[in-house]
Amino acid sequence: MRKLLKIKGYYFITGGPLSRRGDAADVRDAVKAGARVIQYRDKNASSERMYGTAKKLKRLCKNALFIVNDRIDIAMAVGADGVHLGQQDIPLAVARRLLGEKKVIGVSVRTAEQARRAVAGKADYLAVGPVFPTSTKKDAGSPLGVDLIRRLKARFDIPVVAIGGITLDNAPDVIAAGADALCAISPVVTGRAVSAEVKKFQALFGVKR
Ligand code: TZP
Ligand code: MG
Repeated sequence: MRKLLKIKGYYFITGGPLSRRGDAADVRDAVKAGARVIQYRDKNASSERMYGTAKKLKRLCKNALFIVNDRIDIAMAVGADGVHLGQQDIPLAVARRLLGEKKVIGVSVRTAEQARRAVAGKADYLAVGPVFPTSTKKDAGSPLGVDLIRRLKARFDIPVVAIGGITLDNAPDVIAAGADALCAISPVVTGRAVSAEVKKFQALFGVKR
Protein backbone atom coordinates (compact mmCIF):
# COMPACT_ATOMS: atom_id res chain seq x y z
CA MET A 1 0.00 0.00 0.00
CA ARG A 2 1.38 3.38 -1.01
CA LYS A 3 2.08 5.74 1.87
CA LEU A 4 -0.27 8.69 1.80
CA LEU A 5 1.52 12.02 1.57
CA LYS A 6 0.46 14.45 4.25
CA ILE A 7 0.32 18.03 3.18
CA LYS A 8 -1.54 20.69 5.03
CA GLY A 9 -1.51 24.45 4.92
CA TYR A 10 0.20 26.83 2.60
CA TYR A 11 1.81 25.40 -0.54
CA PHE A 12 4.35 27.91 -1.82
CA ILE A 13 4.99 28.37 -5.56
CA THR A 14 7.66 30.76 -6.83
CA GLY A 15 6.34 33.85 -8.58
CA GLY A 16 9.23 34.55 -10.97
CA PRO A 17 8.56 37.89 -12.68
CA LEU A 18 5.77 38.71 -10.21
CA SER A 19 8.07 38.50 -7.24
CA ARG A 20 9.19 41.72 -5.55
CA ARG A 21 12.39 40.32 -4.11
CA GLY A 22 13.19 37.34 -6.28
CA ASP A 23 12.48 33.64 -5.93
CA ALA A 24 15.40 32.80 -3.65
CA ALA A 25 14.55 35.49 -1.09
CA ASP A 26 10.89 34.46 -1.24
CA VAL A 27 11.65 30.78 -0.72
CA ARG A 28 13.89 31.61 2.24
CA ASP A 29 11.07 33.65 3.81
CA ALA A 30 8.37 31.09 3.05
CA VAL A 31 10.38 28.29 4.67
CA LYS A 32 11.10 30.51 7.66
CA ALA A 33 7.37 31.22 7.97
CA GLY A 34 6.64 27.50 8.08
CA ALA A 35 5.71 26.54 4.52
CA ARG A 36 6.29 22.81 4.22
CA VAL A 37 6.08 22.51 0.43
CA ILE A 38 7.98 24.71 -2.00
CA GLN A 39 7.46 24.45 -5.74
CA TYR A 40 9.89 26.00 -8.16
CA ARG A 41 7.91 27.15 -11.19
CA ASP A 42 9.50 29.02 -14.07
CA LYS A 43 7.87 29.03 -17.47
CA ASN A 44 10.53 31.12 -19.21
CA ALA A 45 14.01 30.27 -17.98
CA SER A 46 16.57 28.33 -19.99
CA SER A 47 17.47 24.85 -18.80
CA GLU A 48 20.84 26.14 -17.66
CA ARG A 49 19.25 28.83 -15.56
CA MET A 50 16.58 26.54 -14.18
CA TYR A 51 19.18 24.01 -13.12
CA GLY A 52 21.21 26.66 -11.29
CA THR A 53 18.18 28.15 -9.57
CA ALA A 54 16.75 24.76 -8.63
CA LYS A 55 20.05 23.75 -7.06
CA LYS A 56 20.09 26.93 -5.00
CA LEU A 57 16.44 26.72 -3.94
CA LYS A 58 16.76 23.08 -2.94
CA ARG A 59 19.44 24.03 -0.43
CA LEU A 60 16.98 26.48 1.17
CA CYS A 61 14.36 23.78 1.66
CA LYS A 62 15.81 22.05 4.71
CA ASN A 63 12.46 21.40 6.38
CA ALA A 64 10.29 21.55 3.33
CA LEU A 65 9.55 19.36 0.33
CA PHE A 66 11.15 20.78 -2.78
CA ILE A 67 9.11 20.18 -5.94
CA VAL A 68 9.98 21.25 -9.49
CA ASN A 69 7.19 22.25 -11.86
CA ASP A 70 7.05 20.60 -15.32
CA ARG A 71 10.71 19.59 -15.56
CA ILE A 72 11.43 16.05 -14.40
CA ASP A 73 14.98 16.37 -15.77
CA ILE A 74 15.71 19.35 -13.57
CA ALA A 75 14.04 17.66 -10.59
CA MET A 76 16.25 14.60 -11.05
CA ALA A 77 19.39 16.62 -11.72
CA VAL A 78 19.18 18.47 -8.40
CA GLY A 79 17.75 15.60 -6.35
CA ALA A 80 14.45 17.38 -5.72
CA ASP A 81 11.78 15.69 -3.61
CA GLY A 82 9.45 15.54 -6.54
CA VAL A 83 7.87 17.02 -9.61
CA HIS A 84 4.57 18.68 -10.41
CA LEU A 85 2.92 17.69 -13.69
CA GLY A 86 0.13 19.24 -15.72
CA GLN A 87 -2.04 17.33 -18.16
CA GLN A 88 0.30 18.30 -21.01
CA ASP A 89 3.53 17.32 -19.28
CA ILE A 90 5.39 14.01 -19.35
CA PRO A 91 2.93 11.16 -18.58
CA LEU A 92 2.56 10.26 -14.91
CA ALA A 93 3.48 6.61 -15.52
CA VAL A 94 6.75 7.64 -17.17
CA ALA A 95 7.54 10.11 -14.41
CA ARG A 96 6.86 7.44 -11.78
CA ARG A 97 9.14 4.99 -13.57
CA LEU A 98 11.95 7.55 -13.76
CA LEU A 99 11.58 8.91 -10.23
CA GLY A 100 10.75 5.72 -8.36
CA GLU A 101 8.18 5.12 -5.64
CA LYS A 102 9.66 7.40 -3.01
CA LYS A 103 9.53 10.71 -4.85
CA VAL A 104 6.50 12.95 -4.75
CA ILE A 105 4.48 13.50 -7.92
CA GLY A 106 1.68 16.03 -7.98
CA VAL A 107 -0.76 16.28 -10.87
CA SER A 108 -2.96 19.20 -11.93
CA VAL A 109 -6.55 18.20 -12.65
CA ARG A 110 -9.67 20.00 -13.77
CA THR A 111 -12.12 17.09 -13.86
CA ALA A 112 -13.05 14.04 -11.79
CA GLU A 113 -11.90 11.79 -14.65
CA GLN A 114 -8.44 13.39 -14.72
CA ALA A 115 -8.33 12.92 -10.95
CA ARG A 116 -9.32 9.26 -11.24
CA ARG A 117 -6.50 8.67 -13.71
CA ALA A 118 -3.97 10.50 -11.55
CA VAL A 119 -4.97 8.48 -8.48
CA ALA A 120 -4.79 5.22 -10.47
CA GLY A 121 -1.32 6.27 -11.67
CA LYS A 122 -0.13 6.74 -8.08
CA ALA A 123 0.01 10.51 -7.92
CA ASP A 124 0.79 11.75 -4.41
CA TYR A 125 -1.47 14.77 -4.50
CA LEU A 126 -3.83 16.58 -6.84
CA ALA A 127 -3.79 20.28 -7.64
CA VAL A 128 -7.18 21.71 -8.58
CA GLY A 129 -7.60 25.01 -10.33
CA PRO A 130 -8.03 27.70 -11.10
CA VAL A 131 -10.62 27.76 -8.35
CA PHE A 132 -11.31 31.47 -8.94
CA PRO A 133 -10.39 33.87 -11.77
CA THR A 134 -6.65 34.58 -11.98
CA SER A 135 -4.36 36.55 -14.24
CA THR A 136 -1.19 34.82 -13.03
CA LYS A 137 -1.57 31.90 -15.47
CA LYS A 138 -2.94 33.04 -18.81
CA ASP A 139 -3.94 29.58 -20.06
CA ALA A 140 -5.40 28.40 -16.75
CA GLY A 141 -8.89 27.88 -18.16
CA SER A 142 -12.22 28.88 -16.68
CA PRO A 143 -12.62 29.05 -12.90
CA LEU A 144 -13.90 25.82 -11.35
CA GLY A 145 -15.29 27.07 -8.06
CA VAL A 146 -14.90 25.04 -4.87
CA ASP A 147 -17.31 22.26 -5.77
CA LEU A 148 -14.78 20.04 -7.54
CA ILE A 149 -12.62 20.09 -4.39
CA ARG A 150 -15.57 18.81 -2.36
CA ARG A 151 -16.35 16.08 -4.90
CA LEU A 152 -12.74 14.91 -5.15
CA LYS A 153 -12.32 14.78 -1.37
CA ALA A 154 -15.51 12.70 -1.11
CA ARG A 155 -14.30 10.24 -3.72
CA PHE A 156 -10.52 9.94 -3.32
CA ASP A 157 -8.20 9.50 -0.38
CA ILE A 158 -5.47 11.82 -1.65
CA PRO A 159 -4.41 15.33 -0.64
CA VAL A 160 -5.95 18.13 -2.70
CA VAL A 161 -4.15 21.43 -3.20
CA ALA A 162 -6.33 24.32 -4.36
CA ILE A 163 -4.88 26.99 -6.63
CA GLY A 164 -5.88 29.99 -8.68
CA GLY A 165 -7.32 33.32 -7.59
CA ILE A 166 -7.19 32.41 -3.91
CA THR A 167 -6.98 35.27 -1.44
CA LEU A 168 -7.24 35.59 2.32
CA ASP A 169 -10.91 36.51 1.80
CA ASN A 170 -11.97 33.46 -0.20
CA ALA A 171 -9.52 30.93 1.31
CA PRO A 172 -11.97 29.97 4.11
CA ASP A 173 -14.43 28.71 1.44
CA VAL A 174 -11.66 26.64 -0.14
CA ILE A 175 -10.73 25.13 3.21
CA ALA A 176 -14.38 24.49 4.07
CA ALA A 177 -14.69 22.55 0.80
CA GLY A 178 -11.98 20.22 2.08
CA ALA A 179 -8.73 21.43 0.50
CA ASP A 180 -5.73 20.05 2.38
CA ALA A 181 -3.52 22.86 1.17
CA LEU A 182 -3.73 25.95 -0.97
CA CYS A 183 -1.50 28.18 -2.99
CA ALA A 184 -1.92 31.88 -3.63
CA ILE A 185 0.96 33.06 -5.77
CA SER A 186 0.25 36.74 -6.45
CA PRO A 187 -1.07 37.67 -2.99
CA VAL A 188 2.07 36.24 -1.40
CA VAL A 189 4.92 37.22 -3.73
CA THR A 190 3.61 40.72 -4.42
CA GLY A 191 2.76 41.33 -0.78
CA ARG A 192 4.82 43.46 1.56
CA ALA A 193 6.53 40.51 3.22
CA VAL A 194 6.30 36.92 2.03
CA SER A 195 6.72 35.50 5.52
CA ALA A 196 3.85 37.56 6.92
CA GLU A 197 1.55 36.54 4.06
CA VAL A 198 2.44 32.85 4.38
CA LYS A 199 1.75 32.99 8.11
CA LYS A 200 -1.68 34.50 7.51
CA PHE A 201 -2.62 31.64 5.17
CA GLN A 202 -1.16 29.04 7.54
CA ALA A 203 -3.21 30.47 10.39
CA LEU A 204 -6.42 29.77 8.43
CA PHE A 205 -5.55 26.08 8.61
CA GLY A 206 -4.69 26.31 12.28
CA VAL A 207 -1.06 25.54 11.40
CA LYS A 208 1.17 26.99 14.08
CA ARG A 209 4.88 26.99 14.38
N1 TZP B 1 -2.29 26.87 -11.93
C1 TZP B 1 -3.60 27.08 -11.96
S1 TZP B 1 -3.97 28.69 -11.59
C2 TZP B 1 -2.33 29.08 -11.37
C3 TZP B 1 -1.55 27.96 -11.60
C4 TZP B 1 -0.10 27.89 -11.54
C5 TZP B 1 -1.86 30.44 -11.01
C6 TZP B 1 -2.22 30.82 -9.62
O1 TZP B 1 -1.79 32.12 -9.34
P1 TZP B 1 -2.56 33.06 -8.31
O2 TZP B 1 -1.75 34.35 -8.32
O3 TZP B 1 -2.51 32.40 -6.98
O4 TZP B 1 -3.96 33.26 -8.83
MG1 MG C 1 3.17 21.86 -16.27
